[in-house]
Amino acid sequence: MPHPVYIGLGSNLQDPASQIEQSFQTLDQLSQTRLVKHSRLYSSKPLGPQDQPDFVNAVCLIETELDPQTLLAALQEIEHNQGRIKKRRWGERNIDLDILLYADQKLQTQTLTIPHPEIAQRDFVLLPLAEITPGLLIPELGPVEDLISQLETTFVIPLALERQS
Ligand code: PH2
Ligand code: MG
Ligand code: MG
Repeated sequence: MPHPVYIGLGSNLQDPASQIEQSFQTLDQLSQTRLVKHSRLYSSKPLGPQDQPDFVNAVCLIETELDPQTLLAALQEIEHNQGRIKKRRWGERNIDLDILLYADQKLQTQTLTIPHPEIAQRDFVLLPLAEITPGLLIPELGPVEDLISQLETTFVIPLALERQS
């Protein structure tokens, strides 16, 4: 049985929008996996070091029969193939693919924590999640909209709108 899994995507180097679009396609082509839907692309202010370009962020919903660790390895391979070089913590990158939610599972290992531990603080994850699945329940934390309303401010706007301004 396939499991619904939400993936967070982020990029702020080398044509971020196309990096994200490319990852959507690659995820759809992954074995035992299909892309169900994805959010719009959003522009967001960097969390972490401020001397780096703004990010483009999005989320997608996939259905996969891969278990969490196998999926993590597959995401890291996609990052690697798109030329990811990790420069510094919270720093710039070509592409970052994070498992946000894996069905309603909770998991904590050396390499993987699900739900993603910082989900509640990240506007650039919560806004696109609410776009594709209104009312989405985050295990232990509640509806995505409640988490959004607890953020003091957000620095996330849909990319197309930003380009118009
Ligand atoms: N990812 C980071 C560090 N900072 N900031 C934004 N706005 N979006 C990201 O995806 C992001 C970040 C490291 O994964
Ligand atoms: Mg990340
Ligand atoms: Mg990551």
